[in-house]
Amino acid sequence: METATGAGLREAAVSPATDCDAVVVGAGLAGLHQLYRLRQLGLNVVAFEASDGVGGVWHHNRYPGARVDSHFPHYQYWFSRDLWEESEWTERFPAQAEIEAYLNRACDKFGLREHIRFNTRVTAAHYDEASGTWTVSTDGGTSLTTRFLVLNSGGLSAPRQSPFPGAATFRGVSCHTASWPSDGVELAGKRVGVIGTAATGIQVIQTIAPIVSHLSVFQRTPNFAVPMKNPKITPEQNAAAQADFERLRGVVHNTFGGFAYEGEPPMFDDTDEAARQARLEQLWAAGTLEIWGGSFADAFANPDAARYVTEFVRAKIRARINDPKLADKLLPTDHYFGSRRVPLETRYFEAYNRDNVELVDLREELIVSIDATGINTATRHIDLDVIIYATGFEAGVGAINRIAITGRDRRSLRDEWNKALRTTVGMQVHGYPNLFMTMAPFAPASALCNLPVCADHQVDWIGDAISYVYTNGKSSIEPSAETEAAWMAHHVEVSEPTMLGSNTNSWYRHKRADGSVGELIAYAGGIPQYRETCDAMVASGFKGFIVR
Ligand code: NA7
Repeated sequence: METATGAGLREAAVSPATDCDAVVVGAGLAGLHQLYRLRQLGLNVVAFEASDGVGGVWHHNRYPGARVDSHFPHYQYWFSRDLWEESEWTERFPAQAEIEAYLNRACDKFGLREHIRFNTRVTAAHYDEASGTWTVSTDGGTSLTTRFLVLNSGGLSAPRQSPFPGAATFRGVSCHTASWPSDGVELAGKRVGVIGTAATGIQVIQTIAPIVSHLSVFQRTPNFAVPMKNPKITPEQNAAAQADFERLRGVVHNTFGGFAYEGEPPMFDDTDEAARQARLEQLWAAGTLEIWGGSFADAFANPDAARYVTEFVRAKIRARINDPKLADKLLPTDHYFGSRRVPLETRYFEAYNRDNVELVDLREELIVSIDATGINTATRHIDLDVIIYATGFEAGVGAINRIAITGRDRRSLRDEWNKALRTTVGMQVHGYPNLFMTMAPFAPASALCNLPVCADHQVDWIGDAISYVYTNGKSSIEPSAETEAAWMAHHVEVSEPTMLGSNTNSWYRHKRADGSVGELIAYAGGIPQYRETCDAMVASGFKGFIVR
């Protein structure tokens, strides 16, 4: 067995007496990798996982039709050639169960399971400046002290709860897609309501439409979506990808979003009408996310390009919906294609051509309440046996904010973030020494990225920062206020002028506790620019950081 322990740093360290060296919160895709990396450094690490298994979102999101939108072979760990070479994938876009099984295999291959405390939710973490330690408390009533605290709790892991009055009185079955029961929900022949029509809702709707007796889709904002092409992966394709590991790894880590595509996209103005159409037709037929991030080099920045691609996609979708009035309701008019997360779909729009599927347009009739037998809109009652909430997450900060974190001078991260959300490269926050996070706001990993690639980079950077503290005989590291302000200014400068900045109705933008719309959490500078900044921090000996 390949174990995760390596040459230790601990022996050389001037370490305060703590129960462990590092606590990792979350055993999902990033948490498992983080645990592996820190164990490799020789640290004594305890991981906490609130649920009963590993996999994070891939453990919880068991709803019908759940699968990844990153195409083979991109959505897998890149840190172990061994793991890569022994992984056989069955579909170009693997389904939830296959990814969960893969993460379990990785967990066992690297001997990580014994370091994870399952069914234990971290509820609070307090930093004591005098001793330079964090005290981490859990819902089981236990607490332990640690020097480093790494939150791998996920950017899309705190489900939004039902905001509708009377939701608890519903006598049928109701559940959020991210808390799907492991023994499933009986849907065949039932009257089902799905609230939400973004990435998750689309996967649910297209999957269950043929099996339920009646499906009511509650849509607040229409979304663009692109057809997924999902063939089986042959043994030859698996072997070819396995043999291509080194080259591919080099390529994906230097792309904008962590995907390797053939060739460079042209600038929009360098193409004529025929070339534009040909390019978009080719990308539409490819059935991947390339049409989103890779249609034209300036697709995120040039309004003409954005308008052109948007009209192309609108025409494609319109052609698939039989009723033109229904097409008007299903087609977005309030945002450009790509300014919200673009889901891949499989006959999603055709589902609305079925007699048993009804679109409830919430722009015409709001949901007013839920009662024992169904949903009340402003104009009628809809009888339902099952309500599925595909209503998304408290994105970016939700899981972190559910932990009461206090840093230096008893400052509260939740309170500070409620006033002004800020991070340094999405991985540290001024005032919170030795606290690290992945998938948090203002990094490519917060959105706009094939996550295993972005997680790789963050996990390694955090490992480098912790190593730096140990090898220099120090006890803590945190960004200075100036470094943080500079990163935030850079983020705003790079991200806001893009198309993403034009859209205020998207989880890419922070929703404050008072409901107002805040910062764009998606960093739009791409992986290479981000990595350059992060690597320079390491190379400079963490200049701009307070290392004590
Ligand atoms: P999203 O992308 O946040 O979508 C949530 C959906 O639920 C969206 O259609 C929302 O409409 C809708 N919603 C949320 N709250 C309400 C209320 N109160 N009433 C009606 N409709 C509501 O979450 P997903 O789970 O689909 O995807 C999240 C990410 O996970 C995805 O991007 C992938 O990266 C993986 P809205 O658009 O806000 O009007």
